[in-house]
Amino acid sequence: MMRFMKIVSAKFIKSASHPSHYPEEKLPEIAFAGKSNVGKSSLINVLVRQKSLARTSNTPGRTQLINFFSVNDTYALVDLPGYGFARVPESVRKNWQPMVEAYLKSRKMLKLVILIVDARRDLSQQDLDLANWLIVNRIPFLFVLTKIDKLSKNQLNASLRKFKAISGLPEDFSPVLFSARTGQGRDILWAEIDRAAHTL
Ligand SMILES: Nc1nc2c(ncn2[C@@H]2O[C@H](COP(=O)(O)OP(=O)(O)OP(=O)(O)O)[C@@H](O)[C@H]2O)c(=O)[nH]1
Ligand SMILES: [Mg+2]
Repeated sequence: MMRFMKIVSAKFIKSASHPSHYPEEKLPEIAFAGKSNVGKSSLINVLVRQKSLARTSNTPGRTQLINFFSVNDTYALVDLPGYGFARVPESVRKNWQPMVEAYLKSRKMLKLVILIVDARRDLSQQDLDLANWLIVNRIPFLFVLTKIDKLSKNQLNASLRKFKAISGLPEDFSPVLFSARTGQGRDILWAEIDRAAHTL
């Protein structure tokens, strides 16, 4: 198993909404999805050890386009716009599903979707809908529970129990525990990314 991911270079490639504007598919691709404001962009920044490669914000709905990054010219990381935030304009909300589905369906090099949920909150219907959609479309995915720095050990155990009960998923779908504050979970995620990138 890969222990450390040394970041030689991480760069922004482009933003796009329509498939005709996506960058060329040259690298194994990993996409990051989840509710608005859950910490998708922060997680990407921890992975690449850069403070603000992906834009983060206290304002939910910050990432409204699909943002493509490349790491070490080896992986493409894709920051997807978040769902489930009521205060974004209706036009943006209506656009989300077709935009994200078009992306997820069209990328032949997509190796893994990292589905991020807030460890303090219950899984939402939208999280479950996306997970089911990925299963139906045979796209590998993995759950991450993030912001675990905000929970005590007992609270975290309770969250994990709830996650299992609500998701109904078997043990091999146990979520990766993550914190952008402490960096916990970073090496495990890189190992998972590396493994997924090498499967056909
Ligand atoms: N304590 C703590 N705060 C976090 C963590 N991850 C993200 N945050 C905070 O959560 C807020 C949202 O983070 P973002 O990374 O912008 O979230 P996002 O999912 O990209 O949000 P959108 O692009 O709007 O969908 C920011 O204020 C982050 O500092 C974490 O692991 N721990
Ligand atoms: Mg974001």
